[in-house]
Amino acid sequence: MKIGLGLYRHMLSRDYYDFARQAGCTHTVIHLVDYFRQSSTNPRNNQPTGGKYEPWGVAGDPESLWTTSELLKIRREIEDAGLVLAAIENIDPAFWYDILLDGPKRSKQIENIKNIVRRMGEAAIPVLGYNFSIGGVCGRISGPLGRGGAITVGMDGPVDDMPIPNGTVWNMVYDQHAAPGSLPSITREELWRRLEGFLEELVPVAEQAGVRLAAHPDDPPMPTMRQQPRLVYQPGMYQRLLDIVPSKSNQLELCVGTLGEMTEGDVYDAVDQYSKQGKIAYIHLRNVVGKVPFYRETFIDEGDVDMIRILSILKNNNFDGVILPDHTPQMTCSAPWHAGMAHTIGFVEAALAGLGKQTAARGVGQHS
Ligand SMILES: [Mn+2]
Repeated sequence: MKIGLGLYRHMLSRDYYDFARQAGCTHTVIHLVDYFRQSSTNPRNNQPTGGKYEPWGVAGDPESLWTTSELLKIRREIEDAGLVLAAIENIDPAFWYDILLDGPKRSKQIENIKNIVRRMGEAAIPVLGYNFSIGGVCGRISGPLGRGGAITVGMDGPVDDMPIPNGTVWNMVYDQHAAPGSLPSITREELWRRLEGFLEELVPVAEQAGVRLAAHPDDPPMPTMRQQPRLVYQPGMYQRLLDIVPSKSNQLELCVGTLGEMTEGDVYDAVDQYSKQGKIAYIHLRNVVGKVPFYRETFIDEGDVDMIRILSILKNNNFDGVILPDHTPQMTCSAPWHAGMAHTIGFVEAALAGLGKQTAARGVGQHS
């Protein structure tokens, strides 16, 4: 298993790459969507939180698709710093809002995403993480709810009362001049139909490009949020997504924290089920206390999920991909994000070292 660091768009610079290396990472996963653009509720250098009903920020320019040369330049800069670029995480809502909403620009936007996947193939970037969701990560609160008063996020009850305004999708504003009003509710089966259409068109292109699509579950994993259905809000629902188009290019961005927030199933069984199938492109690791709609994100070494057990299951199933700290509570100091990440990475390094010693003591090739 490899340890990576997730970097937001404004962090794609040598200082952050050096920090990742210094903390012990070999890999990085990058975000090219700037969630923090024109936002009053998102401090930069933090995880995007938004408000309970306010979006993260404004989506990018729909006419400025990521180019091959831009992708190659970023990959080279990362490699020059001694890291491997493992994945790009998330698609800009500006590029695919009508795929999520089944709107008039859907076919053009399907071509957008096909082009991005092909360009990623040309730039040898192997994984595209995505979250097929109308509400996206929304409806959470943020405050000094963590150990020692660390700023963290969570939910303090269901958020189904306030519909999503027109011009917003996936918790970002893609049209600042949208007509007043809000998105009509759709059925869950209609949303599955949209995902099926997306995967059926994209997976063959991804196979050809040597790129794997990797799905994040719905976070927070509620059946509905803001009057819109969600797809993967219980552990077993990931299997339905995989079975739509069985392919090495149809994989998971498996988020342990989100699985831990789910009300049914068992996070350990789920990690076992999907890692055994070899369907995990990479892992988001974080801990939580509680389940939706009442939970909060915690430091990695506390919370309800036994991280050593998770890592041990992954090791037994020969998962050899990248593990990232997902989000962490913000530590009180002049560099809250860095401190939180370094703390989590240190924990994961020690846990993996411990598991390696256990395996060595049992002898090569033996599994318990
Ligand atoms: Mn996650």
